[in-house]
Amino acid sequence: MNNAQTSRVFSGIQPTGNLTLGNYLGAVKRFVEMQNSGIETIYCMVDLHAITTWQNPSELKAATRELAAGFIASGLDPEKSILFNQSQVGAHSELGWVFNCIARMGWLNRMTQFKDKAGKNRENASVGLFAYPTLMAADILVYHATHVPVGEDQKQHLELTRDIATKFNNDFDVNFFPITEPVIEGVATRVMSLRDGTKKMSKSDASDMSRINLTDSAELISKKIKKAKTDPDPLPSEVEGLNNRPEAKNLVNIYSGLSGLSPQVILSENGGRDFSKFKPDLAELAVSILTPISNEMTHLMKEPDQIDKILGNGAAKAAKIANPILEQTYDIVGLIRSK
Ligand code: AQP
Repeated sequence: MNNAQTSRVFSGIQPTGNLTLGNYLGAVKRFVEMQNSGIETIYCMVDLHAITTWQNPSELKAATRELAAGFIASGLDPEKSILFNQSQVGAHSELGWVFNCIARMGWLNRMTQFKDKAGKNRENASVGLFAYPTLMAADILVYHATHVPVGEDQKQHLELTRDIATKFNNDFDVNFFPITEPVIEGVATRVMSLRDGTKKMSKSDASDMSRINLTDSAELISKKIKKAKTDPDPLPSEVEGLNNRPEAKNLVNIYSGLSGLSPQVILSENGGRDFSKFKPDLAELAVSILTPISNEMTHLMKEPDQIDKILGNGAAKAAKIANPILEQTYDIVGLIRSK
């Protein structure tokens, strides 16, 4: 068996709420860059991952369509990238089961995302939440994807994906699954909460003021940035001056992620200024980039049938790639498939 030799990009996002600025800078913006660089790109709304914690059914459907609208409004083109929701391609779950039998309990026990999400009440967490990383490995490997753009928080899951591919190849003495490369690049791979610079900005944070949603109005974006936690000191002139100043560092990194300017260039221009002066500039920049996306999302959301059609077409294209890889996997493992 041969590894896939050509580059193929896969990544996914859970439809668990509004897309945040963290999702945008850490993931979606880079999805678009990869799409436009001409590599084959597959992007998925991972609804099966979303239900590892309870979701209101009608809200889940709405969030999946909204995520699709967010993808398209941000620049993902269904003609250039394959866009679909995970549950429409059964091969993800089927390969996920095989990987449940490859991954070891000890590996999954070390996953920090499970520990964070299960909290103190581990016994009450779903089996799906525990097995989340094996399904994620299947999402990636069912396409023989070679590169996965993600934020920093997904690094450990990507390492597990590599471990699963390696163990599968070793157990069955094949060179079948590629050893996928995570693509974690740039200064905005970990956008932090606006209320606490030590905590990741997250869709599911209880405080809406902790995050900027792609659907926020210009007024709300400005208000959230104005109220963002900072320390009393002015901005430093050098990047080293941001050490031990998590909130200051976060706002500079957000400016950098949105503008494409390096943190050092930003500090050279803004060193010595107070945050009361810097924040309006940041708000103006954020509004200028996010408002057109938000407007386009509102426009797309008016036609949910059109979104469903795009997802259905994407799923058919995805299944064409995934099904033969699943069939080969079953054959390697020794499962009979009647013709
Ligand atoms: N704060 C962040 N900074 C940079 N990247 C981020 N990502 C998420 N938050 C940040 C990246 O977005 C992609 C999709 O993430 P996900 O929806 O699959 O799950 P998540 O990482 O758990 O994201 P959230 O927003 O925190 O969702 P909830 O609250 O539902 O758990 C990933 O590439 C992730 O790295």
